[in-house]
Amino acid sequence: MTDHPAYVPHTAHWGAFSASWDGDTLDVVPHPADREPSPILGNFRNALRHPARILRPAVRRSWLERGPASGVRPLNDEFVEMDWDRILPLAAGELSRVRSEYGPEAVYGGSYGWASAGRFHHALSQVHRFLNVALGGFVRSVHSYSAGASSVIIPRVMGQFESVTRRNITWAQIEEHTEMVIAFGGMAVKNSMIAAGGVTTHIERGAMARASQRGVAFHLFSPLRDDFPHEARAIWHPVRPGTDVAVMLGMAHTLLSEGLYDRDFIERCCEGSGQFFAYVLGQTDGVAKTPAWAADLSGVPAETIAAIARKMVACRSLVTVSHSMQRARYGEQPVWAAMALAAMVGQIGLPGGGYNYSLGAMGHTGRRLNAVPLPTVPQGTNCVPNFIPCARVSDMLLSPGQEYDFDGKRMTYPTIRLVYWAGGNPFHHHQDLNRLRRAFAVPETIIVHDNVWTAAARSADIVFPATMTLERDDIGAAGTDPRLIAMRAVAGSAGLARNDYEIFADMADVLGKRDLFTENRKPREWLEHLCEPTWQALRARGWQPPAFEEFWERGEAALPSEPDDGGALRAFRADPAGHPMSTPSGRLEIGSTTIAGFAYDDCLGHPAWFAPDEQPTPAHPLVVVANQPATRLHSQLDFGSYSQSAKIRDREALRIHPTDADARGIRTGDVVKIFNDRGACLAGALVTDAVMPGVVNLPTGAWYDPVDVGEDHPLCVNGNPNVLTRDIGTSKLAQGCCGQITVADVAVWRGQLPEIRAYGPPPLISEEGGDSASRSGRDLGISPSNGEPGHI
Ligand code: PGD
Repeated sequence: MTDHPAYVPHTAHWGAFSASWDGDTLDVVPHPADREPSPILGNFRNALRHPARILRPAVRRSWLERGPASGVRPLNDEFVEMDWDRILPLAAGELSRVRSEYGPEAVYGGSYGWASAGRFHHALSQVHRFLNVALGGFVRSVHSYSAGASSVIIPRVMGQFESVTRRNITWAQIEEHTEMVIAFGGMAVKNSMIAAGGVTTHIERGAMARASQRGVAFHLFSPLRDDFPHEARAIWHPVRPGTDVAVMLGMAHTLLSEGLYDRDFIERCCEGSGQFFAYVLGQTDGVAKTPAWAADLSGVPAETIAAIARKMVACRSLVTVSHSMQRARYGEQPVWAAMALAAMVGQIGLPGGGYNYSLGAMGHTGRRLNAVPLPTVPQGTNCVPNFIPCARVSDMLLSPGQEYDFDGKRMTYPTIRLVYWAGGNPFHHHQDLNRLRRAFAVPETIIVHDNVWTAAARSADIVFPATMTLERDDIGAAGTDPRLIAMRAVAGSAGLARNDYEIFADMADVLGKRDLFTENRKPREWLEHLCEPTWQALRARGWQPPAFEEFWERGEAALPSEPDDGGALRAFRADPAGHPMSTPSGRLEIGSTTIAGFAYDDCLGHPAWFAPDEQPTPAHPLVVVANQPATRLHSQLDFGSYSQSAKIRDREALRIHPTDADARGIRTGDVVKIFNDRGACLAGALVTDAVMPGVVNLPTGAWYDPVDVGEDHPLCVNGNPNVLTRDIGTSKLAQGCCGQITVADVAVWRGQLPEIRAYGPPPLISEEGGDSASRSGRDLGISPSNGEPGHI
């Protein structure tokens, strides 16, 4: 086919593949078992030697000259490149200073992010292990930007998160048993093609096509028509963003007022239904949650709401709620209200029926759970008790000592002097980026590891160049994928980049902790060591695991799955007393006395309707849906060829309905400005009726690229919607992120078109003061596949 060197196996969060690098081009071939490979694989092709790569360790010049201090960190500041021998003692010395002056509780190592798929070179696991071993701990973060609200509400009212999301309804059950799927937020394959740790076969599109051919009716409640693949032939019910709970309550009202709900299931399996029913009927607040009431709020016709409710009890029906639904203010409510609705239908625990939160929202759901543990890096012990819900990072930095509520606890934000980030891009994932910039001015020192010059790296004082996944040996695996992948290095390291593990090992060395950190193992020995618990579990099940060398040569090993038996919910349904759920009552809590006891004003003791507290206004009449992108994972490889191929006039595409476009004189291909009181960005317009009127869609992940950086509200010229979104918790219960929806207006951009400068380095100088050599062809050069990653 080509004269490329041998193709070696590898994997990414978006799919397994093999690749070959000839020192110039990368050829990528999807895993042979994957019939629907993700096109995102295409982003790797131009990634290895892209100018965005960080090639040498670098230190912000002002930090070097003036020492650690709070202050604004402009993204276009000069950085001084230096060798490892010089930077490691500098960084280790700063960690020692902060630890001895303030203790490890002054270090934020929450370091949220997806990093890359390997189980060993997983940047977050490595940074946490390092901070535990070298400093004795750090302020950590809990939960995720993906599932911030649901990961708190589900264990309180339904059961253990993993068991009710990942061992519940499978695609096989849907194909065989389901007759109707009511999907709030849809099941877009751009989302389900992703699974942290890697996915070797993408099955969702095919399963939906077969189910649809058998007659399954997929109902999509979403402001976006393409939140289902066309194979599902979904019936689209456009719903105003943030109003799905009203629709669910309207359905509940129909079941209640028409006596259609399953009394037996409610009595046998549920707790607290009385207060919820009284609320739905309007007995507690004087507002009956009728379909007509819901129609006024949501825009979904009352007859549709009532008809779907009636149909749900007449056939095998399944309710799903996507992650995106809870990434909004009061995001706990759709997750909880959908459970209450499904409980009234009475099919929870039946094959293909009931409720599966987040089914179709990622490649982790709808499949069989693995029956053996995956290789996992030991984390050591963190002696610092304080933590934050991850999406409260700006609040923490800006308000040290301030108290706040979280999941029934009264917490206090710590005073942070040093921030350590590896494997995430807060200038992608966090909300209200102008506020984040102010928050990032607070610490005395910020250290970042990344393989590319993201805005987070440019906001740091000390920047370590990490290898890209393609440049190192690792093991890929996900909890619901039946293959363990030998991720063999495809290429040598770029410039002076090192693996995160080696950076930490060398820094631990300076701190006198190398042996504790490395346990005297080389990377390859770690891979073998981490596989051992998996091999042991295989043996215990009568499987014969391969010798490590054999696995490595073959490129993969098979893993057994749990049976497709409906898990905890099926067992609970059959015998509620014998197999209780892990909630306080052991039952499904439609009403929760625990949550009611917290006396929060933004999360009551039962699912409830809260009107969005940020509504369109005359100044900002459009609702922005800032969802997951289809052409990359988050901000990863936004400079990649596939991601770039979908840009309009070099910027992220903003989708707008023809009515809203006409009213503003906008045509496809125009550059537009999207703005609200928090910020503004430019994007390329795409006029389409796939978004409902009154809504615009700007996916996340375009690299933050502000011009006029000295201003308080700089314009992001590349289309990052998080300059617009609100930095506020979902509620006092979960404090999850609210990045999914906000309000804004859009206008044609008539000014000069600013150049995109995000995908390159900041100004780099050498220690001697001259322009740095790191952009020279010599340093960009990357050696061909050598099997053994290392630094050149
Ligand atoms: P990524 O772009 O995946 O985003 O936020 P997250 O921070 O995870 O960032 C990963 C970073 O790790 C990249 O910069 C990549 O280069 C780097 N990296 C990759 N491999 C390595 C490595 O080996 N070593 C090191 N040191 N670095 C590496 C994602 C977050 O965004 C998530 S999960 C969700 S669900 C949220 N979604 C939304 C949303 O729906 N709407 C809005 N508005 N905002 C969101 N933000 C959240």
